[in-house]
Amino acid sequence: MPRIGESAQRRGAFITVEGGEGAGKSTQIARLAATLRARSGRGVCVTREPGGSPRAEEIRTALLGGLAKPYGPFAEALLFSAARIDHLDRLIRPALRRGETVLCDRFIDSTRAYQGAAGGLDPGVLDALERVVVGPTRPDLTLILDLAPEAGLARAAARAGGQGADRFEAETLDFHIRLRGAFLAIARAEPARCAVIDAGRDPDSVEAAIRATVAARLPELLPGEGTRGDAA
Ligand code: T5A
Repeated sequence: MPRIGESAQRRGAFITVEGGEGAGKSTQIARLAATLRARSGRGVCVTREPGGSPRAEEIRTALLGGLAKPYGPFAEALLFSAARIDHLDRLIRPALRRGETVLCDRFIDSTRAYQGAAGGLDPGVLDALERVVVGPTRPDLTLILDLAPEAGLARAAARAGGQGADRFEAETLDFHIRLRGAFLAIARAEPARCAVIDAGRDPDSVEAAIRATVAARLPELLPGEGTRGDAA
C-alpha cells in the first residue's frame, strides 16, 4: 500500500511505455535505457508488468497462461493489481526513492485498456482500484507506442516463431482495435502525462522520436537535448 509522505520522498523519474501487442515496447525500452545510462548520470531501473518482482512474476505466469480468464475481466484486474502492489513495494518505489529513473513496460494504462475499454470492466471500478493500489505513484511520462493491431500481432507472431499466442494475443482483432482506441483516448484525456509515438516506422526512427520526447518532457534526464520538442 502507498505510504503517507511517499511522494515527498520520491526523487527519481517514472516513465511507462504502453501500447498494443508487438508495438515494440521492449525493443525501445532497451534502447532508451542505454541512452539514459550513458547520458543522464542517474541509475536506470528497467522493469515490466505484469511482473517485475519474484511474486509478481509468478502471477504473470498464471495470467498469461489464461488461468483467470474464465473468471472474467474483474478477476483478471484484481490479479494484475495484486502483482502491481508487490512490484510497487519491492521495486518501483525503492528505486524512485534512490533517485533512479524507472522504465516500466506497461502499467496502469494497460489495465484501463485491456480489462476496461476492451474487456468491458466498469471504469469506476478501475478508478477505485488505481487509487488504492497505485496511490501517488503515478508516471511522470507515459509513451504510448501506436501501431495498427494487424502489424503488431504479425510482429508478435513472427517473434514467437510458431510457439502460439498467449492469453491476450489470442483475442479477436476487434478486441485489439478497441485496445488501440483506448490507448489513444487515454493520451487525449491526459496530454500532460502521455505522448503518442508512431510505432509503425523503423526502430531507429521510433527511437529518435522517443528520445526527442523524453528530452522535451523531462529535460533533466537528457541535458542539452531539450530544445527539439516532441517528435512523435
Ligand atoms: N496486460 C498487462 C493486461 O491485460 N493488463 C495489465 O494491467 C497489464 C500490465 C503482457 C500481457 O498482459 C496484458 C497485456 C499483454 O497482453 P507481454 O508478453 O509482456 O504480455 O506482451 P507485450 O507487452 O505486448 O510484449 P511484446 O513483447 O509482445 O511486445 P513489445 O514489447 O511491444 O514488442 P517487442 O519490442 O518485443 O517487439 C516485437 C517484435 O517486433 C520487432 C521486434 O524485433 C520483435 O521481434 N520490432 C519491430 N519490427 C519492425 N519495426 C519496428 N519498429 C519494430 N520494433 C520491434
